[in-house]
Amino acid sequence: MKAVTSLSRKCGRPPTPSELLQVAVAACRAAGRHAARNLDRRKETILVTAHDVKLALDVECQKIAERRILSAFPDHAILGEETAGETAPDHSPYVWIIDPIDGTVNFSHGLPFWCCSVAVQQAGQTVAGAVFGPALGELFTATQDGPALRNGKPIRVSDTSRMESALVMTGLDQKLSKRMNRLTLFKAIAENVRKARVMGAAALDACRVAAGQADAYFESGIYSWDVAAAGLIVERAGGQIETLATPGPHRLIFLASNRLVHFPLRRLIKSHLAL
Ligand code: LIP
Repeated sequence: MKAVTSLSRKCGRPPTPSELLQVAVAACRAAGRHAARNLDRRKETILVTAHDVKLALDVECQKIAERRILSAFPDHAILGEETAGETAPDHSPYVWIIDPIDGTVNFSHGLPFWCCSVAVQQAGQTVAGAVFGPALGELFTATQDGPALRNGKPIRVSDTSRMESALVMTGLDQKLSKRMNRLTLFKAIAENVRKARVMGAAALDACRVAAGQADAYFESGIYSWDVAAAGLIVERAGGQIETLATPGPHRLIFLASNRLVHFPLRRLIKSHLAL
């Protein structure tokens, strides 16, 4: 990482997307490995709500990722899940978006579907992103000018063209308005596609679309840090992403697809969410 810092500083030019990706990978690997090494501490909670938990490891892993990023780019801004309410990251054209443990509830139960996600945006555009799932041994990466990769090999979205044949990853938004029963939306999706799956880690779910293992991912009430990196990975794998609405600060209603099933799915979802 020192090589990246000295290179961009020495040349007096902005970092390239691949230099930024190198740091994103180092940050999410370091954070992910820390979580994986401390699996025995997965029940150390600092906040428990009806449908979610916040772990001591969430905070520790974010700090680890932050340190890696700031040691390479001390003047860049950070937007992290664990500190999102505390800082307004507007002092730099580069903003790093970190989800230290995406799929925290899975992690706390010992399920392998969790990951660390790190993206960097320049003037609001995602330039590079990495999603690392230590328990699955998977690293997904992309830059805005390069291919999407899984463990260094190119990946591509599926060619499923009919919504009825699609496998759709989704989630159950606990904060969906009381008027709108979240199960109604889930039922509508499940009844109109081949299979709906709820795996519990948005970044990994979207990467499944990039890898052609799922045809779409839709979730209401996730946050920008859940999909900042994975969104770019889907696009660079040939897919389409769309924020259907932003119901609150950093909150998203988000659809990612292989492009071919995007329009019918969007229509179905919009008709149920009254967007
Ligand atoms: C999780 C998402 C998941 C969603 C959960 C939660 P976290 O993120 O990845 O898709 O269903 O409610 O938002 O909180 O583990 O980073």
